[in-house]
Amino acid sequence: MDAFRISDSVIADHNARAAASLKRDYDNLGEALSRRGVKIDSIRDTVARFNVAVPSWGVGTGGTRFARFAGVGEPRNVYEKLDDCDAIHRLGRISRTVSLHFPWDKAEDLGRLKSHARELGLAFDAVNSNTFQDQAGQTLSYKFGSLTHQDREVRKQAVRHNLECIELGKELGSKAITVWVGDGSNFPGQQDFTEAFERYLESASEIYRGLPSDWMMFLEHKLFEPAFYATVINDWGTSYLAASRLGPQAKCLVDLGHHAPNTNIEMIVARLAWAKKLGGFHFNDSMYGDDDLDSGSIKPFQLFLIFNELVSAERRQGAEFKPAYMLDQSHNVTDPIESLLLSGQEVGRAYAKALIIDRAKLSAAQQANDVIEARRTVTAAYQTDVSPILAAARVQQGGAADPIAAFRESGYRERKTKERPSDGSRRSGIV
Ligand SMILES: [Mn+2]
Repeated sequence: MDAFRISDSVIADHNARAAASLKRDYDNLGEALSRRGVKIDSIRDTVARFNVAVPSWGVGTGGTRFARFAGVGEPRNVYEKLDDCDAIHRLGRISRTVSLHFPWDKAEDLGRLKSHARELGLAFDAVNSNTFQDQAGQTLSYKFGSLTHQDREVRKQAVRHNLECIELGKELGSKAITVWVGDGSNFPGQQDFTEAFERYLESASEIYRGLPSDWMMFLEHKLFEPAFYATVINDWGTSYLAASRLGPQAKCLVDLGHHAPNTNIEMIVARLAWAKKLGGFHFNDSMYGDDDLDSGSIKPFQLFLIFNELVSAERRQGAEFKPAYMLDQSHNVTDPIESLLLSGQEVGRAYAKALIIDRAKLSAAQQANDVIEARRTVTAAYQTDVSPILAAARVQQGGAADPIAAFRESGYRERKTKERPSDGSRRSGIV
């Protein structure tokens, strides 16, 4: 049985119904923006080029430490995960790449995986290694750490896994590996901070030496969890120290949920961008900790301020500045495809709003210490409803005017529920 795909005609019918009102909204916004010296078509085209990768594990229902409530029609293997990523991209047109996670996504036949992605028009983004849990049949345990473990043999096993991820990624056309380790300690005195960091540097440099010359290695920091007292790569400063020590192909990756509450993440972005060490970004949102909620659902203003810094870095550094963007969320109470569609849209929205900030006016206000005018300039962009720009960018590329509505109209989930009967045993992971 051929897997069901959302057809172009379903999207075209949906768009035909939305066309007249979209055109009116787009023209009205275009007129308002032109009074501010902004050309709406150019913003639309810039937004259309933006890409945020979907993580393969995001299309399945996640879970918390307590439970996982499986959804219906969930993908059962990496091919079906790609099918869901395809549905997301067909409707949303902002995520042409997929980030794989090994060994969860290990396929017997890499050639088949590659051709499946090619048929769907998807490409592979950064690969992710996993040394934060033990796999079936694994010789040595990561219970007390992986790249920083006291035992050289455990570290070697973790390094080997990362090198294997690079080999798999090379086959698939990826150009980066993201390394996150949960290594650390739960209690004071458990671990020597300095020795653990030195062991990390030694292991990470062994991975670094295995990078092809056109690859990047992203170091992802996280404040806490699963280590609840001290994590080895706990913040952007430590990540920066490690990336600097490793070399130019190592950069820092910022995951929005991996900081203490109220941390000024936009400022971290500015610092890392200045140092040319901002390699990538994992988008999600949170109220308390690493909640992995949908991007833009809790703190949309923060997301906008982060994009303000990203656009600013883009203007300063040009094509040289190209962080890898990915959605990194866990979907517990929503349909994962709908959450990812909405999140891609919200990330695009923050980007579009940051693009329409009047930067000349902002700079002049900053120079003159005109605090109110500076603030007004930034918030004027934030308060502009850029929805028509996002919809036009999608429609221009063959996507849906309203991706969630079109997804529901397509009957995709119902079809997948029939195609993919659940065996009740599958697990998804959260990073
Ligand atoms: Mn992450």
